[in-house]
Amino acid sequence: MDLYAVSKTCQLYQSPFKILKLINLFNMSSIKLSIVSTLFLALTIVSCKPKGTTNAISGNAAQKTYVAPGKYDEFYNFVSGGFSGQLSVYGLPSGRLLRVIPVFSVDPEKGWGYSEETKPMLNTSHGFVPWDDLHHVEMSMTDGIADGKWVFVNGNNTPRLARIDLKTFRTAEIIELPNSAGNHSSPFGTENSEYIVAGTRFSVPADYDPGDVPIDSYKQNFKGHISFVSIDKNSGEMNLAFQLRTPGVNFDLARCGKGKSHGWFFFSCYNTEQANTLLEVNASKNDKDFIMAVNWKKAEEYVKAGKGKKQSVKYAHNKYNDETHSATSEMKNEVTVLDVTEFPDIVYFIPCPKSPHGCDVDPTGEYIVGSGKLAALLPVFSFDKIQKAIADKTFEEQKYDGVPVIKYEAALYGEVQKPGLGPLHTEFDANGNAYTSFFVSSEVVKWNIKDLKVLDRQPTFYSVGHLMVPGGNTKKPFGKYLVAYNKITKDRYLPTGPELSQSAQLYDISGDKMELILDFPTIGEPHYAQAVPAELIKENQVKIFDIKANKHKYASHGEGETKVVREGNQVHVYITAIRSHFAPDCIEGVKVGDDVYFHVTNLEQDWDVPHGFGVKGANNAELLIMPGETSTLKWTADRVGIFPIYCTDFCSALHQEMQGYVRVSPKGSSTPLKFWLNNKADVQ
Ligand code: RUQ
Ligand code: CUA
Repeated sequence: MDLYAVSKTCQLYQSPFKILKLINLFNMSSIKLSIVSTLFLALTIVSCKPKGTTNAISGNAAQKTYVAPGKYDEFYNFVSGGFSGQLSVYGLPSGRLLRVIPVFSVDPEKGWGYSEETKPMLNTSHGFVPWDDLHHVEMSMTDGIADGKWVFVNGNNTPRLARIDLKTFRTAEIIELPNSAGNHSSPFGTENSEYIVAGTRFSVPADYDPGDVPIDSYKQNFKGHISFVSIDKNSGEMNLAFQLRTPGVNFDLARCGKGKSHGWFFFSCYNTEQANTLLEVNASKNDKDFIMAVNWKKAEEYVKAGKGKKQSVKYAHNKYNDETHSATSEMKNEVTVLDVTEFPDIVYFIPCPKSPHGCDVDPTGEYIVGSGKLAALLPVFSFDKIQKAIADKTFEEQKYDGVPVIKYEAALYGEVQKPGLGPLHTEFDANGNAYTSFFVSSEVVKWNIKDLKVLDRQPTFYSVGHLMVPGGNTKKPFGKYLVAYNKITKDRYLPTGPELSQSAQLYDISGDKMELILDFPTIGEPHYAQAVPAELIKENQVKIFDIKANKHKYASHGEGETKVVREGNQVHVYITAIRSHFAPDCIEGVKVGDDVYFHVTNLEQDWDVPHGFGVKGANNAELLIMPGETSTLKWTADRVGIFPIYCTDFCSALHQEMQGYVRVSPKGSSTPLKFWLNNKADVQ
């Protein structure tokens, strides 16, 4: 029996079903008895309490995470919101929530997806899609080091990529990905953010192939696509440069090469069985799945040389403009596709034991770690050996769907033996150590990349998914901390009904042993996160938008420009907000059935003085308008009466006075259009 397993099983009590499932799988696929017995042992004593639940925190933990009132945190931590569709920003080490950035989901707090200006951001080829599932975060890089300019995130469900501008902490751009279904292996960037890369989770018939096919024709008709989205160095603008058409596997995660392996990309693949039903069994049969190694520089050369086919597809490309304060959505209809079976030197498969989830590259670019969810070891592949294997053609006899398969031993640097159960993700520090999360044994494990020896293991509470070391995916990890993003919270916080708060845990990794120093709750389900030193970001903030530079079609650059204009049954209200009044604040002449557009310009030119705007009965959210910005709320007058408007953000001592009225008269009435400005009524 494995002693380490015995000692660790105390943490397993929280996931007996998962273990049962695992055992089930191992039985079905008749994997070595030893693994089964280890797991069985685990199951038989799953009821013991994890030791140290109550006293895992040492005396100086509070000191290490304490950020005194008025002081700043050392790191910005960008944390995916999972099924909330948002990105949240925390300070480290305090765990303070600094901001929730709406990306793929509408957000009434900020009017995101409700204001006329932001609605186009959520447009897709399926129309307006107000939600998505956001799993991964990738910061822009220069020379393999995070540069603090942009954060890229993925929308899983209706495949999309978004770019968040770290000058405004707002979503600046969203691009939809054709030929994809479940954009999970995404977004992962190259060393200089030349490309942000996105692999489809589900292989499906391509958009340009017939789609109405029997599901059990998977092996013939289902294909994967990997999207290479180029990033403009200066503006950050995304452009779908090309796609690779691959065999029909599922792509789970990925990492770009760095340093010596710059120019390559590595993707973890599961369901190499190409099963279409009961995947928990049928996609767990193969002893090894794959890491797919992609020579993207080569692929780029082919595309530049005019190779590949232009395929007709449909996808939305949405951009937010900080001068017009408005978004546009453009529908695009073509993409260049390289079928990897036609270009034999772009793509190679490397066998990787069982259903790999994370696929992570160390800071030197030499070591590639595959985390097989159902594997009892961690394989570490060598970039040099992979190159040699390709040069020597050390391939398996059989190609996989037309793609060469490198022999496992020919690519392998070594295996970490008995690292834990259910490995998911690996990050690195600057001292040659790796940190891997283990879902089933619920722990983070530190090991040395060179000798592959386990150095330390600490429990997580509970069932960690992703983990993150600041800069831990880059050439230059900042180290110091590790955050575990957990899937199960159980008894860590005050109970809150059937669902408990999501949870992150902060570890100090500056010493030889990792030390748990803080729990903090998160918004939505946290998947991946990245963190960078605050210095990289905090000085670059946009504090106001210059009102003189406001190019919004309906902006009022001062109260003198405000007016109310009728166009058929549309009424456009050009209205300004400044402490502490709206101009105009009273409007008459609106009639039942009119669509009223309140174009609110915030005239403030001071940092952090937004005004809000709400109107009674609006089937809509509020507006929250930043200094110098214009935002529009659409409201339909549905009945006769007086309808108050007011500022929703406590902006001054007289915030509560920041209000007004809209009079709605019957359809066909002759009430003239009239509005009040500076105490004077203006009739038109
Ligand atoms: S996943 S818990 Cu959606 Cu990134 Cu690994
Ligand atoms: Cu403006 Cu309150």
